[in-house]
Amino acid sequence: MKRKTEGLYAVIDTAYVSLPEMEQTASRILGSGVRLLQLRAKGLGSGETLEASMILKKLARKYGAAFIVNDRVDIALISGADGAHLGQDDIPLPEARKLLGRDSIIGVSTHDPGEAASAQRDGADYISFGPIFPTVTKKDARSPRGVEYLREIRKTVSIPIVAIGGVTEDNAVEVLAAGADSVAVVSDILLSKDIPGKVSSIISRIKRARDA
Ligand code: TZP
Ligand code: MG
Repeated sequence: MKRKTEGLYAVIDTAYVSLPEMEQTASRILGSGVRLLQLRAKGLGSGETLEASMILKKLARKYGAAFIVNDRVDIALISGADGAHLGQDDIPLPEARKLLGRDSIIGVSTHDPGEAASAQRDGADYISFGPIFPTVTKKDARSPRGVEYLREIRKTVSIPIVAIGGVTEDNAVEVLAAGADSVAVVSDILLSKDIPGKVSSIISRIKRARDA
């Protein structure tokens, strides 16, 4: 990826965080060391998504983090985000690249080796792969892929892999050991009663494993 991520890619999902809570929650996450943050705003109108995006972009700048908008290339562009994350049914990567430019970070959701290889061929900066484990966050998630499948995907692409879906403080290290470069974590952080403590524990567990 174009910036260092500490292995943790935090996703602020508006299913868990309301607009008025956004700034405080994001400050807690970024203040605890996250350097890659995504806004996932399923079901929010364009105006509110832009509002959330502007809040997060400003905070990400303050903390030196990269900020990515899920699904919405237009909102990424308008808010001056660092990039966008595209699903298989979103604007195709070549078109998104034309709009966002060479230096933006563009990630693509993938679920099998074919999608992973296509994303790499089209110039994705990273792929996400998942869901690795069952997830409570994505209602239409496919069946869990598991860490063995992640190992197979690792063999098919050389660009960074972000593993997503059911990743928690307790399994993040196992997922990274299977070949992911980063782990995307949503509910384990956002449903925690102590967000700074949770983020710090995930980051320190990852660091400990990498230093071992
Ligand atoms: N894509 C695949 S699983 C998922 C997305 C967006 C949700 C991940 O959320 P959680 O709470 O970390 O399982
Ligand atoms: Mg999407």
